[in-house]
Amino acid sequence: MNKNKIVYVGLSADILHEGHINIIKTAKKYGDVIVGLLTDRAIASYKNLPQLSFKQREVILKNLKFISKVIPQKTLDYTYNLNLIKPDFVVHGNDWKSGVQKHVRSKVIKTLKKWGGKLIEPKYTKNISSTLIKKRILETLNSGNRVFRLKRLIHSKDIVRILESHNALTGLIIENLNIKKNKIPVEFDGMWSSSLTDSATKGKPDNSSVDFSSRLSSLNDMMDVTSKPLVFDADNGGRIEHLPFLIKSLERTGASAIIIEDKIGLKKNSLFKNQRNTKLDKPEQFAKKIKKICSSRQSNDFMVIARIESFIVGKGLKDALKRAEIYSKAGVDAILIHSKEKTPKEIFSFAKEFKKSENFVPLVSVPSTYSSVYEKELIKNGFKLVIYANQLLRAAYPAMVNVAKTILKNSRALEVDKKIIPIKEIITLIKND
Ligand code: SPV
Ligand code: MG
Repeated sequence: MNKNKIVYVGLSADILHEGHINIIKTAKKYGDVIVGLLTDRAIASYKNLPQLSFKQREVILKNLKFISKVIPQKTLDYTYNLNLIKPDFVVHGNDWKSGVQKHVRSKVIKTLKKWGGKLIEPKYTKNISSTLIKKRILETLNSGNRVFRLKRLIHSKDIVRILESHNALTGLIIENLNIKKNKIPVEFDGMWSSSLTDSATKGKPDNSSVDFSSRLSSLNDMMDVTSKPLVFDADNGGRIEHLPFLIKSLERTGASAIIIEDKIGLKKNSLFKNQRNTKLDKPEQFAKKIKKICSSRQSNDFMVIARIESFIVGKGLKDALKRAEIYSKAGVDAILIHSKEKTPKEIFSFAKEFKKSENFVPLVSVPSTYSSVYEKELIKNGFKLVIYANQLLRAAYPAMVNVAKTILKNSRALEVDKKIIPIKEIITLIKND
């Protein structure tokens, strides 16, 4: 070992495997090892949030005999920490020569040059992957872990992206779909159990005809085959006296958040133009529901989100802001400000004012009617969660009607074959191993 030499190793170290140990042992040969442990935010900037929190990962690394010190690395980019420490060596597996980290690698080489530091790149350990291990763990993941993931995501990402799921199959799409955008993998962070699409799937209107036991049964189906967080749309939550039982069921099932709206009377979907008979609850009365949920939840990680319907019923900004203050003081973790306008103008004006309040909490957006809004605009205006509330069902329904019509028209099924997935694919869609 080179005495007094400093070796820097950047790690996520979510699931420690022999590949990591190989890197750390190699590093130790060159000097004292300082690990720059990537924060949740740094990791979330280029891949999925780790299973273990920063603190948990830190404890593990601090107790490894080859490591002298662990410091946070707050970005994927090493430059800040390297300038701080000026290590003699940086050690990293040679797998980063291509892909998302290629650019990070070039910057490391450039920075090290300033004081004559060297980059050491041991051969990447084959046949071992955190992703593979994670996949197996996720399959047996307990619901507790899922519950607290939403809060962690909100703290670590600029915006948390949720998509509507109305059954287990749509849950699987959200769970597994992953595309590359500018070489960075992007995916949905969780599921929205929508009262609208769950009811429509059951052929019923969105007026609470589908009761909570039925809604929970749909939830269980999704939970059986997924691991991502789920946000539950509970309409107005029902009677205050029944809320503790609903919360207990939701937490047990593994939901991460409940959203309740401040409407009373027979439930009517908020996107209907005519809201003449829709009444809002008295804000103080609704605050009692919030307090009831907060006091009956088992874990503070289970998030309580209040949905303000002032704009929906035409009550305007002042009413919405007054309600936001009251609901926030009652203990909500976030506020969904709903709108059925074609642009996000009114929700942005709400955000601008509410941001000034000392009771500000993260905001949630449901861009169904103002769908042209980009996530980056929502981020800029203080939104932390975006819920794409109904798009999967809206896609599936016309596709099915179209196929049914084509079969009727042709008195046979050949014509639809090219519009639908092959039999081979559908029978192997769900793996049976
Ligand atoms: C839902 O998806 O059921 C919602 C959102 O509550 S909205 O349809 O806009 O009311
Ligand atoms: Mg709903």
